[in-house]
Amino acid sequence: MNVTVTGAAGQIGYALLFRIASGQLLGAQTPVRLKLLEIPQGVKAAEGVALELEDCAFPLLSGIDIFDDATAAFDGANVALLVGARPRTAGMERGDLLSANGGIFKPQGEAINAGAAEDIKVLVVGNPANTNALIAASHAPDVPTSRFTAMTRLDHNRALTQLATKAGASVTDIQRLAIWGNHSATQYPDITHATIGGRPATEVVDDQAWVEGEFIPRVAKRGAEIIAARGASSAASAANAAVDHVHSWVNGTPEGDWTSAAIVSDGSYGVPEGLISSFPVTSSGGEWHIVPDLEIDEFSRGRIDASVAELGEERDAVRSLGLL
Ligand code: NAX
Repeated sequence: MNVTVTGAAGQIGYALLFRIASGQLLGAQTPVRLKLLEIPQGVKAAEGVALELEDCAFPLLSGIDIFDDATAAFDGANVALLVGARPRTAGMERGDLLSANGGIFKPQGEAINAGAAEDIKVLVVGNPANTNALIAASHAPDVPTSRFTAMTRLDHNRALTQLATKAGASVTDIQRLAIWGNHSATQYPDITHATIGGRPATEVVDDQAWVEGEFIPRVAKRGAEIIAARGASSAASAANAAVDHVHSWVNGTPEGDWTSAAIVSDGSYGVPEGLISSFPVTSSGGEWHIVPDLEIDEFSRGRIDASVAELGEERDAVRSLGLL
């Protein structure tokens, strides 16, 4: 399997590539060829990472190629992890950020369209992840939009641990947690359908003040908490979530449970068709499915609508920049 990773010399790349090469992404029976994409200034550092990958003598790693050209990097890709993005720097307006990322994700979408394998699965990690995925998908007209996803699995995993800690339970006791909307501070981590040891989470943790005042903001702003503590943004946990996302996509989700991923909306739950929004999702046969027919209470409705409105604004902004 060819796995293309962009931003390969960055900090998430450094945590991610070794896990892919060790077989944790696609399983212990699947040899992997890594195709690393960097900007020209990043190629030397990517070469350094490749030297270290060689020094691990991973039995499943069948080769590493390094590119600064998207068309070559995505040629034959079965899985594409789009990590490299333009970060927001001081004085940058949102339009500038969207425009700079459009300059990255438009050509990458075109390159995926031109040469990726038939079964291509794309995960966008680089922020703003949902809208970057939308841009890439819109420039890959021959690839089903369902193959373009954005990562909210890190938010999901963060929520699992916060809820487990509050309940004095293990993360393995929790099922049916969901992240809705945008991978941003407006996201909605939803425990209303979750169970802890088979009991409704809202019964086990009967504390709406905690949900609104601590749980939701802590999950949504966990990235800032990591930066304040570590002096750098989440890297190993983001890489771990990317591995989890692709693993679920390829191998399916367990019976009776679901996970969270940003996938293209079919109009479910009032999310406008075509937006790439996080939903509770199951996976089977290599396809994601939005969990149907959940009852959405009034509080959840407001939170979902607010985050989806932000996604709509981002889409309108990139559309007006001519990026869709
Ligand atoms: P780094 O700045 O360490 O690395 C980014 C790398 O991407 C750099 O080596 C850079 O040269 C490369 N790059 C830039 N433009 C590129 C292009 N056009 N083609 C190929 N490579 C390119 O950032 P890192 O900490 O690794 O984070 C990467 C992205 O992940 C950021 O956009 C970040 O905001 C986002 N995150 C997303 C998360 C999520 O849950 N969806 C969580 C973690 C992370 O914050």
